[in-house]
Amino acid sequence: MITRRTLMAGLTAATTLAMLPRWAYAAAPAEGVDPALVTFIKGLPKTEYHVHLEGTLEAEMKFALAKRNGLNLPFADVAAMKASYQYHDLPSFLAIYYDGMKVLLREQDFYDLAYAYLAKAASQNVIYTEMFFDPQEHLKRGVAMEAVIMGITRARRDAEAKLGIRSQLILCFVRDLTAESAMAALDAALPFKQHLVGVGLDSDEAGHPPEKFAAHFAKARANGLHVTAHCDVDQVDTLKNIRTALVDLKVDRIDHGGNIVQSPELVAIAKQRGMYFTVCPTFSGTLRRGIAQPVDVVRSMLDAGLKVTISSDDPAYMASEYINEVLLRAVSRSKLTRADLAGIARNGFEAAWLPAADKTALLARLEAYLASVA
Ligand code: ES4
Ligand code: ZN
Repeated sequence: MITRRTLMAGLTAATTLAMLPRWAYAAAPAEGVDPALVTFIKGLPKTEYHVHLEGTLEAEMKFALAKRNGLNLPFADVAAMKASYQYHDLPSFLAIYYDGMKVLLREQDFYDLAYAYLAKAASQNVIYTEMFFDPQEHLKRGVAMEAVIMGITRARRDAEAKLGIRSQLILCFVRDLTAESAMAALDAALPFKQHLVGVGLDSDEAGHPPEKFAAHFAKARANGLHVTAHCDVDQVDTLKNIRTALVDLKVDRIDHGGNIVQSPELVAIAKQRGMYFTVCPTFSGTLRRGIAQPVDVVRSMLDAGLKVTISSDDPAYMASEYINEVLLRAVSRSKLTRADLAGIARNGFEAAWLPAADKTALLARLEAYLASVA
């Protein structure tokens, strides 16, 4: 039998501890955190910019959607499904993630998925979020782009009206599919561009550098969309890819990007450009590749003076830990102070892809909260 103890003992220094499922964690998120800081985090008005909607598909909803769509799942129950969420790197994670999203077929499925995430986020005082989705995977199954985008859009409207959470949508290119497939997805999405705020780049980076998407980014920009890109940690050629994204493609934001701290030159360029980073410590919290001492990403990026925001990435596959739990763990592992947390929250509102007046209004809600608890 594999227990937590034997699993931990079997891990070598080179493996990625940050990717373990919840049952492998030693402690609950708030354990050891000053109760006053727990209260502060829960009440803090927050943003979230690095959350894959398909990565918020909880096992319970997977079963419900499979039933509604007449699909059989190869798991006896929710517990068995969750127990199968075992991965040790990006490709092994992605295999589970792509398999899981096959239950999403109809407009209502996308509505239910997005509304559930927005309700959860709103319950944790996220007041504004920009969410990723991976349409190429859905198009492959014969789902229409309209069903995907309009299901999510209807959920966004309802969540704003009923729960007060504001949101926008970022279309991600699945980088390990062909450039043609990504362009076809962009073309299919452009008739709905008023429902999108940007495009991004996700999935397996190995062999799929950002320049593969130069034409896609240019077309997206010409259509008024912002551009972001995943630079997952410890990827082959990570500094080269960060440089391409930052300098050549001039992306507006970088998702993860933790290895940048290994290049003072790139750090200086990012600071000069005022770049924001969407860091997900659950998945990409530690640098390990080719170094003797692991490096804590959030701490080292903050110490380097970079503009860090924090997000939950794929919470349904990461022990169902949403933003409050992620921040609580970040407090312990990255030694975050109340001032660090306030700065991270402020970065979140400043990074919003919103008109200046809207940003100012959201920031005012944060400042009012900070003044009220000072
Ligand atoms: C992802 Cl964390 C991460 N990295 C790359 N692609 C992804 N898709 C969903 N989560
Ligand atoms: Zn991601």
